[in-house]
Amino acid sequence: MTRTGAHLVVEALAAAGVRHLFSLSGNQILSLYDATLGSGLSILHTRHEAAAVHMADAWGRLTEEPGVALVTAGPGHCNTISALYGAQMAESPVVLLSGHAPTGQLGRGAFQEMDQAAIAAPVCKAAWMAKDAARLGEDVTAALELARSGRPGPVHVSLPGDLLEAKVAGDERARAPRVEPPGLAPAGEVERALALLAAARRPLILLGGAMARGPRRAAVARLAEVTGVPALPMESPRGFDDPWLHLAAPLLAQADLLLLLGKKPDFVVRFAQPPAVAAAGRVIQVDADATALRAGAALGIVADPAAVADQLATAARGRAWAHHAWGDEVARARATTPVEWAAARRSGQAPIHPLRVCAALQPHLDRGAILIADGGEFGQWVQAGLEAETRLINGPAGSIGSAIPMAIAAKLRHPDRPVIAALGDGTFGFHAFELDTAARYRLPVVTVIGNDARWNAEHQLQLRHYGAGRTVGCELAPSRYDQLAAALGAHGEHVERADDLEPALDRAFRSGLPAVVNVAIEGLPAPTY
Ligand SMILES: Cc1ncc(C[n+]2csc(CCOP(=O)(O)OP(=O)(O)O)c2C)c(N)n1
Ligand SMILES: [Mg+2]
Repeated sequence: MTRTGAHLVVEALAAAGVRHLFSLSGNQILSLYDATLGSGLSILHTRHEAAAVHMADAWGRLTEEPGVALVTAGPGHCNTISALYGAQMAESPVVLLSGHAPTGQLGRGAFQEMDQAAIAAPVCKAAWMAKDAARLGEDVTAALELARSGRPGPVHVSLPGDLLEAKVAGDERARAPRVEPPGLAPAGEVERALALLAAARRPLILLGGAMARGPRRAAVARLAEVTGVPALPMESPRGFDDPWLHLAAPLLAQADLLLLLGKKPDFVVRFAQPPAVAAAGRVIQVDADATALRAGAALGIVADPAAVADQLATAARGRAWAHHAWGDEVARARATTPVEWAAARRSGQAPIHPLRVCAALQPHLDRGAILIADGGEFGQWVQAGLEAETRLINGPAGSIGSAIPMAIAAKLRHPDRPVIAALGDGTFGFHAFELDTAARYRLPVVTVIGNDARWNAEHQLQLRHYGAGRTVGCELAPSRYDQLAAALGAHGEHVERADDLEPALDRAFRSGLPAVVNVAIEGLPAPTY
């Protein structure tokens, strides 16, 4: 068989352990579809290019290995940009491969010709167009390696159609991915960091997106255990007001030292300045990326934050630490919710209280279900009201709509675990058609819609900022999204009474189909503490 540039791409992906391509077809990438035959790579064909990138993002966050999206040139590529931003802000390893106008026609107004790398660059770690058919495998290998190294994030490579179709000589195979050793901090900087931690009264460890997941998080847990210093993930755009923090949220402003492990001192942590931190507060920043360091920090360390967490934990062992009481205070507050929540979780009111929906979902999470929480005020209630061992939220991008594609990728990764996507009715509309994808690939995820017939998050902002007489434009219909689900081959449930929640959820899980549980909820403002 004649080998082409497309074969080099597919072989490089397979050699790196990639098994799934999240994709939407187009004529510039059909050579790649063809090259996957017999390669061990499967294509999951979505209904929108952004959904393909959301799936790759979820795969990246769940595995720390790059999720790979494959889309067509021009408009297909442009459809991915917002989803790339989500992956970038969540520090998720993603590789986007986009078909591209042939190099032989560049500058002549080729079909769907545009500077795709320039369009993707602001929301990627790196973006480039491949230039040589024989080196396409190397482009792909480099992109995969870059996406997962340092601060993980999305990487884009545009693949011109003529290079993909070009015959390549011999047996050119991509070299194996180079595994970079983690960058360690010099011993002196480790000591300096420990001295600052020891001298602080209420230090806090704040984690960037990647540091809050998987093996990186485990290294931090050891450090927190030895020193007593509380470590908190900063996964939400609401940052210090993340509803999941519960009654710990008001304590964060008492911190007199922030140890930022891979966390940029950005809006999420209120720029790590007073009044967000105590007036004399100090900052230690540990980041793989030197350009992320801020002048004025008490200490800046350029190294792998997970490796440094390990170094700090090892060096801290056997020393006396006085932070356990503060650590316990934060942990207790994090585990404490407002007293009135207990009644709300049992409430029989109609429309249903969002916390009553949480009460019905929690037993499923306790049995190992994965939670994907998405936008709107309902999303905030769900993040606050549920505890999940594995949870993906739409993240610091503050972008709504990713939950259904993310849930599908989670089910593909964890076929034995139930997967729940919980989202508002407005948010549901962004990628509702991926229910069709879930049905076609037999990936039974359960989507729970908090349906308040409005874009409530924006409605609540209007109420607060402009007043009750000036709410405009944010109404939706109380639509029967369960019926939409049924039309796409999914199972549908509609719930208006609190007592019907549990049986409806049980039927949804037992259906063996993708399911939508459309719950008529009261449109309450998100919780504050
Ligand atoms: C891509 C994107 N578009 C718009 C917004 C602004 N936005 C945030 S929440 C929200 C309302 C979501 O409504 P819904 O999903 O029904 O949840 P609710 O607030 O009603 O519970 C909007 C429009 C956003 N965050 N991201
Ligand atoms: Mg709504």
